[in-house]
Formats: sequence, structure tokens, C-alpha cells
Amino acid sequence: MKTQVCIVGGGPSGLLLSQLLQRNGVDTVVLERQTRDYVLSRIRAGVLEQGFTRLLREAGCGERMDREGEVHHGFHIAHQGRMDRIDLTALTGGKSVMVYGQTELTRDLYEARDRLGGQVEHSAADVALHDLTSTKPYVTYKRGEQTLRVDCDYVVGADGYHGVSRKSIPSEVLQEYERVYPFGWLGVLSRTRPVSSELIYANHERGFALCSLRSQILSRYYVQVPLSDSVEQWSDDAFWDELKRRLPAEIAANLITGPSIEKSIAPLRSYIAEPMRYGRLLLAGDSAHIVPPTGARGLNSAGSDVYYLFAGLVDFYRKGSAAGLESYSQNALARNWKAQRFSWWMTSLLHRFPDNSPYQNKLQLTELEYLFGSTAAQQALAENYVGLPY
Ligand code: FAS
Ligand code: PHB
Repeated sequence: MKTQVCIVGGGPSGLLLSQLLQRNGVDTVVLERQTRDYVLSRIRAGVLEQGFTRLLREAGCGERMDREGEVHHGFHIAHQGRMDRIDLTALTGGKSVMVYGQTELTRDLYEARDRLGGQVEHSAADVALHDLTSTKPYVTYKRGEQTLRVDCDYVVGADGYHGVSRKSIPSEVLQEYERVYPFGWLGVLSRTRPVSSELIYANHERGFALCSLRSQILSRYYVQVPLSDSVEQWSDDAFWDELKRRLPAEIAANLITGPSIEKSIAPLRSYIAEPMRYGRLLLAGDSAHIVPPTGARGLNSAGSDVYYLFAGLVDFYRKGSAAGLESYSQNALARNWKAQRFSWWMTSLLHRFPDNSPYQNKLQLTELEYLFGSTAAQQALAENYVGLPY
């Protein structure tokens, strides 16, 4: 096969980029290791910033999101027995976020690729990248016993943290930065009415909790658990009881529980790799960076990577200018490091760190006191949560 841009990974990053490029006359092939059903079975992000929703609309994939998604103007932080609200819209001069599940937007992207006749190769095994420092890179992959080859101008690695793309950059070139947290998030999806119309992030001495949602009949809840926990240890009843312990009494009393339709533990890590470009390989999304989900930055950071890549590749093919691609790594890293900072700050603010000293625990509670005593501090939180400019 010959194409202009070969994209490894058919998650939201790879699909959104291929859709935007094809709508602007750039030919792509997407190689996805899993089946479409498997990709759509994963429950992940839930909050989209305006930059991401704009990109989805530009890709012709915003219609169901605008119909079924919920625009949120604020969220709550429960701490020390009280609940305070972050008024995102008032603090950011009118901005808001969209609550619409990653699973749904990925489904919308797949259906849009189908309508446009986009080429997405599923069950592409043993993907390997070749000649990345030449002007004629290529990608091979297996379908059954057959080895196929895709010749292209550029390879985009949108294959997530465990993908092959980042690992194709020589170790002497790649600089990795990482912070692993001593806990994970146990998440439950349930067909129940959400306990609150807006998200509630809870700092509790037993650990962090989050009340989120996908719709008015689909709730998403999380509790912080030790890394040593396994999902088998957590019955639904044990989860609901623990969640209630970590919420203000009046909220816990209104919690509607029900059977979990998905239950999983996600480890938390902060990770970023530099550079995000090596020769004709460009990394996007989780292949280059991971954040703890506390700040809802994960999928949204993938969005700005896709935006920069889309603009740079269209300029390359339409105007013959590689400037956007030359500056891609620098621009994407500048915004991603700010997402790393905010995600680390929100995680440090809201989680119980087992090795914290009493002094550090008091400092954390003081940080919350200061936050809700200072409009400037709340503005700083809000501008990051709704998304810094691209
Ligand atoms: P993805 O990992 O989504 O997609 C990469 C794709 O590449 C996958 O489909 C994979 O099958 C494929 N692939 C991997 N290796 C390959 C290979 N060698 N060849 C071909 N294909 C290959 N973010 C939030 O904002 N909020 C959350 O609550 C949240 N929860 C999360 C929970 C979990 C368990 C995880 C892992 C992430 C979570 N995230 C969350 C972050 C998540 O939403 C990511 O930011 C988002 O999936 C990034 O999308 P992609 O970059 O497309 O990577
Ligand atoms: C979610 O709904 O899955 C969600 C929302 C906000 C976060 C993390 C996860 O910060």
C-alpha cells in the first residue's frame, strides 16, 4: 500500500487525525492492533475541553456529542466535611466543558471514517516502523501469515503508552520523565441516575473519590485504592459503601447504587517523552504522554497534539511548508508539560498519599483552604480545567 500519512493506532488520537486529514485532502491509512469492538469496549475519559469539541465538530463528528453530551459550567470539591464549587464559566469569562464519554466519541469517529471510506486496518499484528530517518519511511504489519507493507511520507504514532511507536525511537535520543503514584483508581460504570448534576471531586482521609457521569441514566464513579488491590477484591457493595464513606453525608444519602456494568482499576502515572518527533515519525496522544486522570487532561492533551499535527501536515501537502512539522514537538511539549503540571497539582491536592508526613497532610488541607479563599487561585484552576489555549 502507498499513502501520505500512515497512522499507527485506531484510538481517538489516530481516528481524529485521519478524519481531519482526509477531509482536507490528505491520504491516510490507520493500523489498529485490536478489533473495533475491543477498542469500543474500553471505558476511559469523560470530560472534553472546548478545543477538543471544536476539533470533533471540524471533523464532522460533533452532531451526536452536541445532542447527547452535557455542557457543564462548574464542578464541586468536597473536603473537610464541606463542599465548594468551582464556577468554571464565571472564572474563565464564559468557558465550559462537555461531558461526553470517550467511548461514544470514538464510536462517532469510527462511523465518520466509514462514511468517508477511511482505511482503518483492524487486527494489524506486529506493526513495525522502518527507515524513519529517511524521506521514504514505511510500516509493516501482519495479517494472519501475510506480511504487508505501507509506504508513506510520514508515520504518526498514536498507539498509546504500550504501543510500538515511541519504542522505535533510539534510547539515546529519547528522554523520558516519569512519576508513578502509590495508588490507582477503581472505577465503576452503573446504569443509575448520577448523584449530582455536576462532578464532585472528594478529598477524604480514607482517600480520593470522584462522582462523574456519562448521561442522566449512566453514572461513573471512582475511589482511590492501593496499587496492591485487584478488582476481584472489590464487590459492588464494598465499592458503594466505600464511596459513601468518602462523600458528604447529604450526598451519600442520595447515592443511587446498582450493579456495575464495568469495573476496573487504572494505575496512575505522570509520564512524558521528548522529543515527540524522530525523523518522519511524529508521536501523538498517550504514545508520548500520560497524566493521572484527576485533571481530565489525558484525552484533551491528545486533542492539541492532533490539532498541531493536522495543521502541520496540511501545510506540508498544500503549501510545501514543513514549518508546522518542524515546530511540532516543541509546541506540543510546551502545552503537554502544562497539562502534566496541572494533573500533578490536582492529584496532589485531592489524594491521600500514604507516605505523607502530618505536616504534608496539613499543607494539603491548607492548599484547599487557600483555594476556596482566593478567586485568583480558583481562576488558575479553572483556566487549566477548561483547557489552556492551543
Ligand atoms: P489510546 O491508548 O486510547 O489508543 C491507542 C490505540 O493504539 C489503541 O486502540 C491500541 O489498541 C492501539 N495500539 C497499541 N499498540 C499498537 C500497535 N503496536 N499496533 C497497532 N495499534 C496499537 N483520560 C481522561 O481525560 N479521563 C479519564 O478518566 C481517563 N481514564 C483512563 C483510564 C485508562 C485505563 C486509561 C489507559 C486511560 C485513561 N484516560 C483518561 C486517558 C485516555 O483517555 C487517553 O488519554 C486516550 O485514550 C488517549 O487516546 P490515544 O492517544 O488515542 O491512545
Ligand atoms: C470520567 O468521567 O471518567 C472522569 C471525569 C473527570 C476526571 C476523570 C475522569 O477528572
